[in-house]
Amino acid sequence: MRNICSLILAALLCAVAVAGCSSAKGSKGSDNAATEVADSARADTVAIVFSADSALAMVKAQCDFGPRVPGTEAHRRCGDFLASRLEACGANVINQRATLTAFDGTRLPARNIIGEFAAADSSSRILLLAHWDCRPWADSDPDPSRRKEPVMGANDAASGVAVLLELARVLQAHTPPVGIDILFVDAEDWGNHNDDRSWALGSQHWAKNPHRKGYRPQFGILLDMVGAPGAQFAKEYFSVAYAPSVVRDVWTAALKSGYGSYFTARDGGGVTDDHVFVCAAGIPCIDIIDNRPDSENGFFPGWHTTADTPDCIDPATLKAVGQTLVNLIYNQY
Ligand code: AHN
Ligand code: ZN
Repeated sequence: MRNICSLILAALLCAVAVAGCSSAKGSKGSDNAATEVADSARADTVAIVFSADSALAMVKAQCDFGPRVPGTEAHRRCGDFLASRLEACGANVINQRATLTAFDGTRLPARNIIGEFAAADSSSRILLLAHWDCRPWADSDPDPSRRKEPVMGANDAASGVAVLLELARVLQAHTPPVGIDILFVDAEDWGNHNDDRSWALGSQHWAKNPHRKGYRPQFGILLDMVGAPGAQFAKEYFSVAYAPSVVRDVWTAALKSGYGSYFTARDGGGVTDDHVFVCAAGIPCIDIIDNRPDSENGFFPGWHTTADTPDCIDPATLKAVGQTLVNLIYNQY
């Protein structure tokens, strides 16, 4: 019995040794050479890099003005900063100003800021947007005495603006194969939780008054809350309903780029956000938005609190979103 056992054991060891030898031989031989070629080819193609550090600096630059609540000095000055950043990156900048009335009757001096980046040769365009205003009240703050303070908005939504500003720098350095329009929308966050139409006032205005007559990009991508550690970009309901092929292409780009841990396969709930009004205007638009099914409100822990500050931004999350967009735009994986 013992002999049979040791015979079987010897046979097993031998098989393992042979398998080990063949794999060792493979890794030193032609297989490895092929892998090296593939790696260097990939390194050659992934030449356009999105800088997470620059994006983080852009989050801080916005927050340094203070909360960008419509009607405040911080809002005015940051609006000028955003327009000048786009201009410095070579965009044609259009400022769309309007006085919009909030649900509580407040008249908001709103400013949508558009930066147009031309393609080498193409009339086909992509719209990328984020809201740049801050909520006037931290009404979800755990401390009731702080709920009337404004939100600093590092993640909601300086993060999305910062990713697009860093992308603007990339677009200046590398002419894109399609035209890109960056739209910073105002007055998103002066909303009332009992009224869907009280949100996204800047987008609603833009949808009715596009910055160019007959403006028709192929599709739009909205960024909202793209800077928290451990962000989970589930497939938002209205995005899947109105722009399924855009969701598919963006998620494919993210997965191929190695960011599958952020861009999850899970379906998220619906969020009344800027993209809904862009979709209603006939432009298929998705929302890349951090969805936390286990939190009370469905968003990141500091949402609409005084804790939404730059020290809570993770550059790795900015990188996942920014590099995915770069790889999608330039077709590099
Ligand atoms: C609602 O809660 C209805 N919409 C959330 C949209 C939002 C607020 N995005 C950032 N802040
Ligand atoms: Zn908000």
